[in-house]
Amino acid sequence: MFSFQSKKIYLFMFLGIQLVVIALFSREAYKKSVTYFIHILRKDNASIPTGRNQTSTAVVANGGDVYANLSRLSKAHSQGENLTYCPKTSPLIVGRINVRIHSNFTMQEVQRKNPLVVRGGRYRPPDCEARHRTAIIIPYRDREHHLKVLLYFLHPFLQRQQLNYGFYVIHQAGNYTFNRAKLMNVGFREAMKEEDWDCLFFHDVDLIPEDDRNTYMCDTNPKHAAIAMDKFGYKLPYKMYFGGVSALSPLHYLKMNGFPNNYWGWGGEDDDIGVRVSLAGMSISRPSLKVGRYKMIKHKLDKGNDVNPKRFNMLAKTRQTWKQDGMNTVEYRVISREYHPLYTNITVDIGTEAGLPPPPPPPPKAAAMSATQKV
Ligand code: UDH
Ligand code: NGS
Repeated sequence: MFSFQSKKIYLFMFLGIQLVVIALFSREAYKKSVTYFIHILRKDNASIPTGRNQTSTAVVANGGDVYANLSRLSKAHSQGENLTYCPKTSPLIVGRINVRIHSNFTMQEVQRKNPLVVRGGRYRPPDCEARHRTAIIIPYRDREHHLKVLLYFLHPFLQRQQLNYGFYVIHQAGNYTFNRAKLMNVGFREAMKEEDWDCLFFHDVDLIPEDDRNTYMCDTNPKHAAIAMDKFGYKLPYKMYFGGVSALSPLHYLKMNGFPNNYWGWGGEDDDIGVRVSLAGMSISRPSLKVGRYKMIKHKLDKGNDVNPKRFNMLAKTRQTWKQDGMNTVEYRVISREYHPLYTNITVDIGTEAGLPPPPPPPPKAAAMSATQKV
């Protein structure tokens, strides 16, 4: 029927049509990706409302400087008595933040960059009434450099979220073995004495959040915020991991009797806390892996925080111990409370595994006074 020649022509025609179809499709896909890209650029530079008849330009594109759009806030502020509530979602939130850890700046520079932060590391949005009050509790000893870097990033990060917030550094006095969880219990009690916080963020000093959609507000269940750390390849290392940064409301905290007081040294206390959450009838909530990202400031295990050899035995008994060990049994002595410009420092004697030593005798003059008062 068809000659060899005409078969060849049909074959070429068929291949030609195929090529045209492929070209058309790939052009469409190309066009789509260009439009998408333009859309992203436009979105990042669009004018967005700030909640009170003002507009502000989100100048921070994805991967931007954490301070980029805050200078506008300080200039545009209008202090007043009858502020309306801030919008449910802050217009200052932009997403991914570029966290490049360096330390060639001073604490005074961090202070200058955060002019609206007041004594003790407190902040409230100048132009609207915050919907959330969050205390940041940091267990601490001898990590000056880490604290400076954390404050540099976390202050503007929280201002973007339009929170009413305060920083509490809970400093373990002396050089006895470190006890992270007990310091958190101290932080909870001392922070709640000062203000009716509705959420507490228990925050390692060396973890820097990388996305401001990771909101520092509480959920209906205890939240594990640091779920994607760079050192774990931005993944959860194991299902029950509850370390680094977690957020609990006062009600959550008391329901699980706070944190354990008996984990001296490195490891296990965060797992115990995770177990307490479920023993108290709650579950762990988590942001997405995309949002709960953190960079850890690299360091080695500290002096005075050796790996705790008892941690596995203790963990096996959490079910029996959680009601007898926690907020209801925490003992400590506050040595000092200092209101620094960027944080409140509470130095505390939490004793040792043997308990809290008796209080030091009063100075001789005060002792004589109290003796005469008794007579
Ligand atoms: N912390 C201090 N000072 C210390 C010890 C701990 O401030 O001396 C605080 C600080 O907030 C720190 C947190 O407690 O972020 C947790 O302690 P960590 O950073 O030592 O624990 P992490 O698990 O790192 O993050 C341990 C590093 C290597 C452990 C290897 C064990 N196999
Ligand atoms: C677990 C520890 C946790 C610790 C986690 C991550 O093994 O306390 O590793 O550690 N639990 C026990 O030891 C029982 S890290 O890689 O950050 O050093 O948080």
